[in-house]
Amino acid sequence: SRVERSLGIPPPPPPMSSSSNSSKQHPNKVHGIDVVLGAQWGDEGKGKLVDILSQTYDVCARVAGGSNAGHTIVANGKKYKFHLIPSGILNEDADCVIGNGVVVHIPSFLEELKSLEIAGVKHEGRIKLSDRAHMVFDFHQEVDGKQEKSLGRNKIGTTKKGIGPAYASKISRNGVRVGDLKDWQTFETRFRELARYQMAANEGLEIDVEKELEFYKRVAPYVKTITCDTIEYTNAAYAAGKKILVEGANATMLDIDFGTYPYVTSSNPSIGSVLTGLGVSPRKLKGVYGTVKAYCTRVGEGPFPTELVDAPGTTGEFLRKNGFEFGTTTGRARRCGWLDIPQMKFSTVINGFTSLNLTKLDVLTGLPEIHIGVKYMYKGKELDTMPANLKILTDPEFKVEYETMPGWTEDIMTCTKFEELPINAQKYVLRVQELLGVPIRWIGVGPNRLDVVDRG
Ligand code: 2SA
Ligand code: GDP
Ligand code: MG
Repeated sequence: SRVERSLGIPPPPPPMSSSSNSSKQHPNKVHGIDVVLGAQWGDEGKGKLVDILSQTYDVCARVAGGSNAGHTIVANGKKYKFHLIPSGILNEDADCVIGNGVVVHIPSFLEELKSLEIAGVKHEGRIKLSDRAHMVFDFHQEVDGKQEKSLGRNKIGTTKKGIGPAYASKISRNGVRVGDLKDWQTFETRFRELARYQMAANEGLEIDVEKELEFYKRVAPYVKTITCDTIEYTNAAYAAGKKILVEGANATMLDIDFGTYPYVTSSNPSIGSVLTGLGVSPRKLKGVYGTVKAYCTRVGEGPFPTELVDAPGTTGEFLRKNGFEFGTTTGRARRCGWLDIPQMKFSTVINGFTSLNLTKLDVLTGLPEIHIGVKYMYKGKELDTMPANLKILTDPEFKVEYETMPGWTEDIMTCTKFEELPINAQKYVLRVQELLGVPIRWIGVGPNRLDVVDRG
């Protein structure tokens, strides 16, 4: 508007588009940051899409979570597992940003860098670690384990990577940030203070402060070389017309605000953290790509409405075995179930997906029938939203209504076009698209980089 212009506010960008335009190839096309998010309870296959897309991006960024995340990529016959480093690292022309919203356990981070080097991936000069990112210390991980233990039967089922306690330190305002390492005096003072506080708050916790300080003193010179103001870096890259991709970690149903609290992680893995965890304005966002498995999994505790039992010979066990559903970080077996449309609608409302990446369709091959959870019913009435009260989701009077679709037996791994999929697989994808009202652009047909049908 004229008022906005007179205040010096730039006009809003053109409407969001789900097309995959590349500024490298089409410098005049709409410019915006694209985001890949987990739409369910995590492990939907975000890493694989980020790896595929990042081949045409200049910058790939993580904005939330920490080394709890696990992204597996199979490329050129090799398997890579990333926890803190954005999956875009496999495109050697791209820079990788670890934004201010991420919590960083430096020892794990350095280990991950080392394993990249062993795998022959060059990262020198490519990683930009935010000076505002908070640090996860070994004692945060120890406290995570202790808290889980003390919860007993009510445990969250965390990855014990110290995520909750580290975000707690951040919110309590006595956390230590990566940028503090730039000034040893500041780091040492803040570290000592935090360690003292943690030992007082957690009975039996002993921290060898001098040993820890010695470690950080040793690694500080290197960490400083990759630390920068990522807000400035990212916005300058954007202004220079660089293509930026955000790799979501964890997922909407694990969001501290929107997930099945308290069975959630301690960050906001949904769309909000792209703004708060990277420092970019909403006007700069373009594509929001929701990643959703053709079925559903969850690792850790908490309600899971469409969960299947996983006894031998059951469909639950079939999905776990066929989908190789084991945690990328902890190796824990993932719980499996049917696709949950009410959950996905909730996730779509929150994130505003412009298109979807439906993964692991190949895992359903061989099932005579496929079910889709289409309605939540409570006391005989349909629930029109995801209840905040978890007791509802586990109440005997809570039921999921299913639609049943015929399966297929043909191997779909070699399909590269939608029309090549068996007709029942096509029908399944189109029905999911219809139920969600969001275009399904990518369809995963196998774990490899090339195993994808792009309907773009
Ligand atoms: P935390 O460790 O405090 O974030 O745990 C809190 C809850 O969040 C869940 N969570 C996850 N769910 C799925 N995948 C995750 N990453 C790994 C993977 C998990 C693994 O890629 O497989 O290896 O086990 C992840 N990270 C956290 C967690 O299970 C708790 O329910
Ligand atoms: P993320 O956390 O969302 O990145 O997902 P994870 O990497 O933790 O888990 C997804 C797993 O599924 C990984 O082992 C991937 O290699 C694998 N995967 C991704 N897409 C597909 C697919 O379309 N088919 C099959 N069979 N596996 C896939
Ligand atoms: Mg994962």
